[in-house]
Amino acid sequence: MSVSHYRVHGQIAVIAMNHPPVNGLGLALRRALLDGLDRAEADPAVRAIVLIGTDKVFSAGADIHEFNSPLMRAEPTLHTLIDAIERGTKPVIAAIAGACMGGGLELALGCHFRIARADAQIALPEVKLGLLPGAGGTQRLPRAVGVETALNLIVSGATVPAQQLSQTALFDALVADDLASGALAFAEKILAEGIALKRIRDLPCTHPDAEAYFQFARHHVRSSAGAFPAPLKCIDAVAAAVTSPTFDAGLAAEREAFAYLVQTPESKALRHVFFAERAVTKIPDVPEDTPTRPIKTAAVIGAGTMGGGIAMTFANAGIPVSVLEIKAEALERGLATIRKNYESQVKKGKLGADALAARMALIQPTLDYAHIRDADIVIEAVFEDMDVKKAVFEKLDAVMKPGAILATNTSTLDVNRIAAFTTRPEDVVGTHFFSPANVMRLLEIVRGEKTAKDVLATVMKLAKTLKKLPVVAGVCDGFIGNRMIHRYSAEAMRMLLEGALPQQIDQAIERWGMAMGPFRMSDLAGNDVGWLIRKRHYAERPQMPRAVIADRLCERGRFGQKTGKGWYAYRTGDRTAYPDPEVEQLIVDARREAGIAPRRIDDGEIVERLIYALVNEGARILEEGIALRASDIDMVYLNGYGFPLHRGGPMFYADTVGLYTVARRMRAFARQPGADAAFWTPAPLLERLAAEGKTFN
Ligand code: 3H9
Repeated sequence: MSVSHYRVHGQIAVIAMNHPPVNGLGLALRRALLDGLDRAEADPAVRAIVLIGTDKVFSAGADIHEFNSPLMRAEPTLHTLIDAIERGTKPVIAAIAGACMGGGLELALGCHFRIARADAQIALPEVKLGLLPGAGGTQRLPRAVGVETALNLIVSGATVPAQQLSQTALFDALVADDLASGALAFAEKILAEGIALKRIRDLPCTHPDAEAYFQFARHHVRSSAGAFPAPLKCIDAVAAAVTSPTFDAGLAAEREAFAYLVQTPESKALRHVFFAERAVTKIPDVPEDTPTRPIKTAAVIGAGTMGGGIAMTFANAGIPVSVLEIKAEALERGLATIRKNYESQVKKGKLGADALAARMALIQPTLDYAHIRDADIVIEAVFEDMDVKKAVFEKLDAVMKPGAILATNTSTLDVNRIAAFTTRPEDVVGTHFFSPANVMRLLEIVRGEKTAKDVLATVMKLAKTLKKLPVVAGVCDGFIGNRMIHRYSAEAMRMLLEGALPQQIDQAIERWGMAMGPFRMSDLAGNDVGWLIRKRHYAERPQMPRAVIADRLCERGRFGQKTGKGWYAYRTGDRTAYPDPEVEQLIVDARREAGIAPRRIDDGEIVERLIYALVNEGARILEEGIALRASDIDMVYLNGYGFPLHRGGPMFYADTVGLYTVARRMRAFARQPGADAAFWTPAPLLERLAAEGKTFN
């Protein structure tokens, strides 16, 4: 299929981009556009050219896939194409509807005139990919809309409707209805009136107080840019538009910055995340057009922290939700906590008082299963114990209407066993929310052996309505996220025995970028949570090694922040983690009992051991088919475990280090005195990919 069409209407040539899904400006489209342009230039009957996209998209910009290949530099590049348009002798009119983003907007900025539908979506979102607009956007947009407006758009990557910029030189006219006819009429008009070609590059680019303004902007952005170099480079490039002696000098500065940014690991990570977020909802054997069940009402079993957070998630999406508890006091406590959470959002100005009332009205407390029988989905969030789950699911099976989805929020238990407590295992699915459920974006969707395809499709769609990022996981202990974190925590524990302290481990991995180190995280989540799981594991596998230090900590009631003591000590009303000599003594004792002579472990080794512990388990999860793709594992860690965005997720990070190096380091750890050699045996998939010089992603 042709990526663009060329048609002549009287004295006007129309070049229509038609390259689904988003008119990405890959090599094929660039060539087609330049061919069309050359043809129109050469045809004496043609006096003006209209460049148009589809109703949904003018162009979403450069084809992001090309950034990892030489195609991006193949002629005609986007620069060549834009330059050819701008220097052409016949007026070129960009006719814009839908998304006009990145290189798409830069293409339009190179045209002599632009008309748009008022709701066209305008953006230079390159910064979100760790880049800056690299085809003249930082030079032309300030000339079209003013330096400050342009800088705001470029640094934020925000999308605005064309209407918002209608008073600037960006648009010559807005068109109400039929864009194609409007464009032809506009072209006829400029020909009739003999209006000269306008080139944005010829406009001045000034700011009354440039130096102070850019200094202010840099100061403002520096604190929020974190590990990402792009936002500051965006400012430098826009500053170059003002300070460079010529337009071309500014353009050269922009090109240089783009060439630098495109090869940074931060940009590669963000590009990986862009595609990973879109891949995550694709389930190979569940086509996108699989019919779904309507979800108009929901119910949650359990009004504890998780149940309450899940109920809030539904209410926030406008879906009426019942919350069921066995005891009235527990129900009242749960509802009071929900109200308190909403009230604190009101205090912070994040929610209006009306909205609070509306959301509370959507949450119906009940003590009676009969009240929830007509809910379209019910999510169980009770105590993490198989017998308790059994009782709940038998009850749900008895009362819920046919076709209702029966979901469990279990974080580790076997969803197939839970499904088997019912006579309708095809309606059972895991929906593993992360705490606080109303805040965290991640939602692991656990697909049981018998989960029906339409149930899976329904919860994937529901996740979107609830503004969650769903990742499909197969059934295993801990699914994707917790199964991996278990290995990470075990390794952190192992390093305590070998000579490190909780604060050193936490600081090392936090400096590397994790939002929280393993010990601070455990103190926040509650050390008793892991203890409960460990006790179940000890019972199931009596020969398994004990986590002596962590167990003793819990035996002393040091459950974390909620008890004022955990791996650290806490003061009332203060979440700061203070190192505690009692914990250090506990560690020293455990080392002595184990006959381990402590050694100094440097921060680099701490980071490698923690992250590679995740990676090795991730490789097993991938090979077993528990995760559909490596990038799904990255999504879990980025959205549920505070993994640093600029590193792209554990599997992507391993790819950037190189799997050969990762496997080699694992073997080195296995050889260390007293090491758990089995733990550090590279997973077969990792070994294979490393040997073949391949990557996970
Ligand atoms: C750039 O322009 C650099 C230049 O300054 C300089 C160059 C020298 N490329 O999001 P959706 C795919 S950088 C390749 O689900 P929506 C996407 O992967 C670029 N593919 O749809 C998906 O594929 P699949 C700056 C792209 O309707 C499909 O299209 N531009 C691109 O929810 C549908 O996407 C941006 O950053 C692309 N540029 O939203 C804009 N864009 O079906 C990025 C999309 O296989 N794009 N795909 O999963 C967007 O923000 C949204 O896609 C958009 C549509 C709002 C356009």
